Amino acid sequence: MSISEHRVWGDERGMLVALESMIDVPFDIKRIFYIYGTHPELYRGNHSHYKTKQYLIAVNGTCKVTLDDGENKITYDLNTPNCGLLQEPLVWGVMHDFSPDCVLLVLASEHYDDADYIRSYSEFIQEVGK
Ligand code: T46
Repeated sequence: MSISEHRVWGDERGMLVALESMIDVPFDIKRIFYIYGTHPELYRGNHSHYKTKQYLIAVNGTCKVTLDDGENKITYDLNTPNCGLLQEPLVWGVMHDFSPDCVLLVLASEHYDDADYIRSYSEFIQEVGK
């Protein structure tokens, strides 16, 4: 669990960050989604996945992401569009403290499947212990 910094191609026209599957992001990207219009007092996520890997980037604004592998809980600041945070399977994730202008982009290794979600923290702890 750590934040990776990516190269920014900047010139007088502005900034560009390019991410490639299996090069900058350590999985094949099958799905993207993004979250915006959030509120600082609300959280998103609060679940884990059996199989899905996610790569989270605050492409605008800021938020915090707390990742918990069942033993260690670390809160990361996503505050620049050239940094991404990998969330591995069987890691509980909570996204919170969104700035009103935050756009959180998520790259995912799997297509959407509700059955891939673990939504109960006690079930998550059981799964991690297996
Ligand atoms: C995560 C955080 C950051 C879809 O139809 N397809 C999708 O790919 C996703 C992600 C969601 N949905 C539907 C399912 C729900 O009816 O969108 C609705 C809201 O999804 P959810 O309640 O899961 O939203 P969050 O913000 O709690 O969680 C989502 C991701 O599910 C999760 O993996 O890490 O964003």
